Amino acid sequence: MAIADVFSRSSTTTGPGAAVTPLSAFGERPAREGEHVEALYAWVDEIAALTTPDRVHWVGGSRLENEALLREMVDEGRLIKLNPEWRPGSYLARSHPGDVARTEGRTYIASEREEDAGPTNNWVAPDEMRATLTPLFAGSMRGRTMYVVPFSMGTVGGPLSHIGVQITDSAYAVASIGIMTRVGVDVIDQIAAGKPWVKTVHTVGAPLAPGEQDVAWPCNDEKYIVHYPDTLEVWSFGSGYGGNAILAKKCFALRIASVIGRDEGWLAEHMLLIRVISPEGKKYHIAAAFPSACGKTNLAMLRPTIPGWRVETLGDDISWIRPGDDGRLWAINPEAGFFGVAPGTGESTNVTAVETLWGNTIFTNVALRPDGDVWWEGLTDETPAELTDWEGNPWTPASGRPAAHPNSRFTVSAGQCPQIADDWEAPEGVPLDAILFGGRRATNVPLVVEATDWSHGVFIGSNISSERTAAAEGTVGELRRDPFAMLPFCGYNMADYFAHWLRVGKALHVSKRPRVFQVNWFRKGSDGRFLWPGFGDNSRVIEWIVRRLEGAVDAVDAPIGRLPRIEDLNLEGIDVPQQDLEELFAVDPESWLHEADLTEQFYSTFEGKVPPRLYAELEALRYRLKRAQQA
Ligand code: GTP
Ligand code: SPV
Ligand code: MN
Repeated sequence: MAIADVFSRSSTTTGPGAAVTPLSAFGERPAREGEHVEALYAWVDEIAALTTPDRVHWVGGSRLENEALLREMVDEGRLIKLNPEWRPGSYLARSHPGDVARTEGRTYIASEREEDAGPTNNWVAPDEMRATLTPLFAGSMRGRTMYVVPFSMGTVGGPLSHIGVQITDSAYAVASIGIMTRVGVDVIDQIAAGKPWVKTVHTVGAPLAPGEQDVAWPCNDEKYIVHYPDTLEVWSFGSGYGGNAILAKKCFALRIASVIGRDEGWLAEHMLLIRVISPEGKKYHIAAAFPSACGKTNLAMLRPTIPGWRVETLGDDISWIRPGDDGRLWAINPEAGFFGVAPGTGESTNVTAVETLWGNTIFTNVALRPDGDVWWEGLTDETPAELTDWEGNPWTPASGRPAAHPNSRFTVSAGQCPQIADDWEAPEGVPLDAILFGGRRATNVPLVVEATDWSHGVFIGSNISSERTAAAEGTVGELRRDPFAMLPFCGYNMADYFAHWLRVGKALHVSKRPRVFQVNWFRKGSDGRFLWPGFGDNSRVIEWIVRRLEGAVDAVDAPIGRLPRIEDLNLEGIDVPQQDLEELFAVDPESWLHEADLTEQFYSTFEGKVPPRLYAELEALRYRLKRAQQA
């Protein structure tokens, strides 16, 4: 008997033999009145008429409804219920092997004007795109249930919050959205009251003929992830995975929200958010932008290895940042859960994540243990002798392939994180003290460097490059530019985005602007090993950053910014050889001049739209590098 069969029998929380509520008992359209809600009803009817599902289910967001949905997915073979003894309330999903990550090549910004999408986005005119998508969506939900999911990013009704509705034919997406956002009928009340909302439509693109047997993970070889920023819409076809299907996340909270932010004077960023508490009890708030699979979740859950320091988690992927009445920048995490990378998450690297995942978690594309628990590379030091791999095949350490997909993920409520800040849902957010930019750089970029001022910080952000990871399709390890870690997520012309960043900062009084730093945990020695221990020891870098904010330590002026004096880094309890430390902070003017040339090339792709201020920063950098070269 398969594990799924064993555990699905004990899957109800109502106890053995008790009657369970079927999913069909839920799903009624909430009865509300008024023109705003009528517009929502009309839109839902219109999408149903186009996609022709067998039934329409309005998701109310209750716990019982969620349990019924999960139970149905187990019964239909879409989820495997994990052994509740090890992992209560938790499930494993296995995706189609061709649907394992975001598909950036199939992601479009369909703005009216091509120059509003810019050279870093795929652009197609909205009319043309609609002409392509309409026939694809026509009948795409045949044989399936169409779910209508009202959700809020940020607490419902909060001053920085925004709402949306996702239509989807994927129950997996519904369950995921239920964890990642705040789903409920109170959102419909907001719509009825006239609050603007974002329309998102998702289909896996796999209609069923009458009597046709479904597969566990339906999807389509053809994929389209399309954003219409001018009408605040997202249309996603063909994929069930992550950011392609949970449209509140990258599509709404970054691509569409960045456009709203541009127009309203705020920032939607690919940033984690933490509170750092010093041994003196002082609190600092730091947001950090690293590209996908470059350490946001890990830093968000940092457990300092230095005595007296504490970190509280506020968010691990997205921050919405807005100037407050006090002239500071205030940030919220608009999400309600974590969709985190599993491989590399373990007791020795991120014990907080491991503890967060004790139960109530949906795992996707990890390996299954014979005892009905999950496993992935890096979870434990010891590799289990026998597993079922992410594709459902028998696996042993001799198999010569990873047991979990490199982009396998966990989906879990943020509230389950043992170090989540008590006030993480505070609607007004937290005031930012520092902003960090980083990426995966084997060479050149030092462990930490401080920007000299806001413009220099924006220049650094615009220059972030990082080695590609498995979070999106493409060649892993290849260096690419990923400005602000937003290359795949900026919903408008990136040169305008740079200008927007300059503007937002300039509007703040100098004393209230967050200080900007660049960090790099991933520098390698000539022998290919990481020079810095990383993870909990990144607290040593955070300590230096906080001491800089406090004015407690000096820094050394270097051509690329301000570097720490090595003696100011707290290295107690770790053993990083002097030579490695020097390599960690080495700045080679020659390589940096080469980087400056690449920056110029990159800027030139925007055809004169990059703000002159950033060109001035580039020239100043070159000047300082040449001076250093001559010295
Ligand atoms: P997305 O969810 O894709 O946006 O990724 P993320 O930025 O949240 O990255 P995450 O924290 O999940 O880390 C991705 C990978 O980088 C994992 O395999 C981690 O183990 C690894 N990683 C994170 N922090 C460090 C670090 O300080 N040093 C090293 N060497 N690896 C790290
Ligand atoms: C990322 O790739 O940056 C993620 C995962 O956080 S996804 O939601 O799929 O975009
Ligand atoms: Mn991310």
